[in-house]
This record gives sequence, structure tokens and C-alpha cells, in this order.
Amino acid sequence: MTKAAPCLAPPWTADAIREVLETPLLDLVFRAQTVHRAHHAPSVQLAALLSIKTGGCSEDCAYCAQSSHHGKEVDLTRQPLLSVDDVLAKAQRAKDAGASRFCMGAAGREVRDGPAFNAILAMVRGVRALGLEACVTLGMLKKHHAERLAEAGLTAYNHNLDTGPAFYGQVISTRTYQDRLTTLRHVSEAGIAICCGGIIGMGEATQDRAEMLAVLAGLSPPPESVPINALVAVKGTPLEDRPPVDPFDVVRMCAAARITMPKARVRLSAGRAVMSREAQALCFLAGANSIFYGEQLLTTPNNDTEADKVLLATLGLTPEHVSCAERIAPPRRAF
Ligand code: SAM
Ligand code: DTB
Ligand code: SF4
Repeated sequence: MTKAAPCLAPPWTADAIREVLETPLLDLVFRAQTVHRAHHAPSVQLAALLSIKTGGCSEDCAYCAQSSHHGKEVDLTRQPLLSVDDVLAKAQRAKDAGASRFCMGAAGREVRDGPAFNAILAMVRGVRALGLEACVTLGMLKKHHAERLAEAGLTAYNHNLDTGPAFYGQVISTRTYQDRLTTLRHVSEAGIAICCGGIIGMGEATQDRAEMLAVLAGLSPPPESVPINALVAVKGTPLEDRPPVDPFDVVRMCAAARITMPKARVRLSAGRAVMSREAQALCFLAGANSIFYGEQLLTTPNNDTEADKVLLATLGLTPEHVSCAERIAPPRRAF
């Protein structure tokens, strides 16, 4: 008698994901919603975002307002690292407004040991003590940095792939795709959840989007959250003249992320401020279940908080809460 084959999902190839991305829109949304309902309640995670250190970055990411490579042309006020007290006051305000995760972003190539990193560890501890999930995005890091962040109770580390490997070199030259994957490995090995996604609208082809999703879906363990950003074309950056992203393309990316990573949170991220309520609703139908919540992203505006609350209520979506277990327990989580 032959043994039954183990039930393993086949790995997603870029070609298969490209087919998914090119499915007729309503069929795609229907398929994504079917996957979504099998894995998730009708709730949306509200993730507040704060830039804790702004501008003056050595990297040359073509989309970014904070790179000093295009700094002179961008209208941006640099801001050194905020104090722990300031950050925790903002985290408390975000909690009061209903956020369950507090994300802190710092401009810069990589984490370095020293007083600034110690202050960031204190911020993570403080955010967790407020009963919020904590996420940071600090650029590349080494194994011991990830371990210290895990000890401080960090819930997730955001480090995006940004695009597919073939297109990547047209956007960034100062760090490689492999550098990003190495950072992600350090994060996972420390037991911290991975928040990793990318940007559409930088001039990439559908194939590049598919290749990025194939890398993401192939990560082991897979990302806990996947931010889908539509380029915010910031004046003075090399991508300032990129045409606006078609909101249906954002819907397609949310759907393909949901189908290929059924358990992840799919975060409708940058670019939401210029999307209609109806386009956002389609993204939620396609499986998005997280948003950046609060009126500022890092350097650019985000949606009005009250309008977001009304939209979620209109759609019958409830804000996700940090579970009681998560509040009491673990600084380190198995991932
Ligand atoms: N410096 C850190 C790093 O690059 O790893 C963290 C901050 S960085 C600004 C976080 C992510 O925000 C980027 O990887 C990119 O995916 C996204 N992002 C930055 N500027 C953007 C823009 N103008 N439009 C859309 N997404 C953007
Ligand atoms: C992510 O994927 N998107 C956020 C967060 N991670 C840090 C950042 C979006 C930045 C949009 C442009 C800006 O505000 O500078
Ligand atoms: Fe620096 Fe991050 Fe902006 Fe790249 S995305 S220029 S690393 S702040």
C-alpha cells in the first residue's frame, strides 16, 4: 500500500504569481476574499507610525525623501533622534486613539551600538509596557542587535525588500538585495516577527512585482506582516515624476499578497491618502487587514484619523486589539 503524500503547499513561483496578478479583477478579489475569510476575522490592525529620526541618510533609495543623495532638492527638516519621553508620549496618544501597534522608523543605513540604540531599546520597552505591539525599522542590523531588540520585547521588525531582485538595482545602489535578506534572517533567528513588503509605482513591470511576492512568500518563516506601499512621489527625489499608481494595481497587490501569504497581515500602506474610500474598500475586500493609522507617515501626510474610523465602521470592520495574552506575556515570541 502506498503512503499518502504529505500535504505541503507548493512554493509560489514568480510566474504563478504573475498569473494571479493578471487575473480579471473581480475573479482575483473573489479568490483573495475566500482565502481571507478562511484565515481572518473582519478586523483591521491600526498601526501608528512615528519617525523617531528624520533625514540625512547615507543611502540612495530613489523613492526616499530622507536620503542625503537627493537631500538638497527635497523640502525636509532633519530631526535628530527624539527623546524616549517624547516617543512614549506619542505612543500613549496613539493607544488612546485606538492603535494596537506602534511603529518607529529611523532614517539610516544600519543599527550601530551606542547611546542611540540604547535609547531605542528603552522606547521598545516603554511601548510594550503601554500594552502596545512594538515595531521598528532601523535599516540593516547584525545578529546581536536583533537579540537585544528581542530581549526588549520587540514584536516585529520592518525591513522591506522594496521591489523584485531584477529591478532592485535601478532603485538602490548602496545596499544589496542579499544585504536585506541577511537582515531578515537575523531578525527571524532572534524570534522577532518579520514585517516586510515593498513599493509599487517606481517603474517596475508586473513581473518584478510577482518576483518580489515570490521572495516574500518563500521566506521561512513567512512575514507576519506585508506592507504594500504605493509610491509617494516626493518632489526632489529621482522618482518625483512617476505617474500616480492606479488604485486597482494596489488592489491587485493586496489580493496577490493575501493569496500567497494567507496568514500574514497585509498592510495597505503609503499612498492610501490619495485613494478613494471605495478603492480602500476594495483593498480590504482583497485581503488587506492593516493600515497605518494617524495623520502622518514618516515625512508625508496620511489619512485623517476620524475619516478612517468612519470608513471602518461603514464597512463593518472592527479595529484589532492586542490580545490579553499578548499584553501580559511574552517579550519573546516563537515565530
Ligand atoms: N531607513 C530604514 C530602511 O530603509 O530600512 C527604515 C525607514 S524606510 C523609510 C522604510 C520603508 O518605507 C522603505 O523601505 C520603503 O519601502 C518605504 N518608503 C519610503 N519612502 C517611500 C515613498 N516615498 N513611497 C512609498 N514607500 C516609501
Ligand atoms: C512601510 O512599508 N511603509 C512605511 C513604514 N514601512 C515605515 C513608510 C512609508 C513612508 C512613506 C513616505 C514618507 O512618509 O516618507
Ligand atoms: Fe535611508 Fe531608509 Fe530612506 Fe533608504 S529608505 S534613504 S535607508 S531612510
